[in-house]
Amino acid sequence: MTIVNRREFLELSGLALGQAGMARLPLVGRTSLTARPTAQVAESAADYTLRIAPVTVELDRSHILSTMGYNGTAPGPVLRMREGKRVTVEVINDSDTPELVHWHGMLIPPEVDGTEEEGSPLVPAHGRRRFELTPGPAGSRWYHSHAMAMDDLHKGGYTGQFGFVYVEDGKNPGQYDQELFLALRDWEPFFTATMDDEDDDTHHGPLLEKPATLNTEPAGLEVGSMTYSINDKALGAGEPIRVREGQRLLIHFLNASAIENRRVALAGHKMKVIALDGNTVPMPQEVDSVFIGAGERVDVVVEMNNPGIWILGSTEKMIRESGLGLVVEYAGQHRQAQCIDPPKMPWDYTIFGASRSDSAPPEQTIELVFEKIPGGAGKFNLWLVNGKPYPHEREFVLQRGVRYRLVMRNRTDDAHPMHLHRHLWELAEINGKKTAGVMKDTVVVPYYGRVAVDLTADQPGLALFHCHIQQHMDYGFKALFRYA
Ligand SMILES: [Cu+2]
Repeated sequence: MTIVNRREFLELSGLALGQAGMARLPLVGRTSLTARPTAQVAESAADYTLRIAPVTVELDRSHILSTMGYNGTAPGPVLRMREGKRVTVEVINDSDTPELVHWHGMLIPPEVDGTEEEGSPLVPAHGRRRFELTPGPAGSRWYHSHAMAMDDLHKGGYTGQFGFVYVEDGKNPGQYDQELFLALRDWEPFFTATMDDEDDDTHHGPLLEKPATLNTEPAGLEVGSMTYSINDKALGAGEPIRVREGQRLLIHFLNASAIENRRVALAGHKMKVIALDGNTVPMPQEVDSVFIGAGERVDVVVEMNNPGIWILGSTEKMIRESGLGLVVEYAGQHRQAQCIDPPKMPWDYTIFGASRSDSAPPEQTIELVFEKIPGGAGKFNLWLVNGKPYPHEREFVLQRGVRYRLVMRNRTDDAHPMHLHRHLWELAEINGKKTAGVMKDTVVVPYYGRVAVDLTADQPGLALFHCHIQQHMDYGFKALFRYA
């Protein structure tokens, strides 16, 4: 933990904008929440400063790990920004490797997007760089390292370099008693030949893209973990979330894992999904659990109407007991924390959608076929988009103003959380089921499944499209969209 003086503290913490309606922020953002803009801050100070440096994360008393993080914590501070209000962000890199800070879900130019493939400048090792960006759209966004890791499990998305950015539009009615930012994470990743993940949860409907003949070569190594947390604490190690009957909780979930999709539930309670990837959905729905692909966000409102002591966490017992959970405690309750596994239901984005889109129908279609070339024992798999790994030359050229349909055909046996930088897309079809009005920047394409999304090409410049599983991205699973 870095010791900072008051002046540095103000710089590090940024301007705490728009905090109305913020009842509580456990665990994260401890440095970001109390500072107010003051006249003492020199004119040259950036609005926000992110310092990349080694951090210590105490998951519980017996499990303390070191990684790279922002401003002395992992997750980094919750940054609150005002939609459309230009800000400066100073990134100070006290690490030994060049870094990139990506603003996931923001509609900003490639120069500040923090993506090497798009030409964003690197923040040199032991150097600094200042960025200017106009935050938007409003909602739950996040920032994280976009450095390649390849076979180094101490780099990029495997580190503690991640945090929430909440972009305010000033319209939030604040109809909740507590607001929580909860990032799901795994730590101490390792290579493994057997991946036991929750991909099956995504599957519903026919296996539309299952090839007639499967490649039966032995698969290569994937990345796994046995150590989990919500924010920086393992289940049971942090302070419980203390509630009273009748309260409403607004929970912003983020899956900040670089390796797996996740499903979480709050025992004894339903959660009403109000936004996906920070964007309000046409049809909010109550669900027993939420499935969150790597990189995705889900915002839920929970009515505290079932007094007791409950566990909010992974629906997989092994993962929950290895740390991915926290305790929710009603006032005056003293019994053992309880966990009730919710019914196993496939996750279905379309239940939050509308029956018809407000947007014009797509004029052109871009087909994206995903394949895996098994790496064999002790090696890594290679991932192909339209028959080849990154880079692609001029396959994906967008005409400004044109509305496109992207058809993603997943001919692999894993679910992939696919993300397009600097754009929002509207879900159009999930495994043959039509939907509309759900705006996202990431979508999980089920194994052997098919997802279609529509987007208007209105963000000129290079835009990276990739799987949000770090290893898949690093080994070919990405493509660059460019404008004509
Ligand atoms: Cu993937």
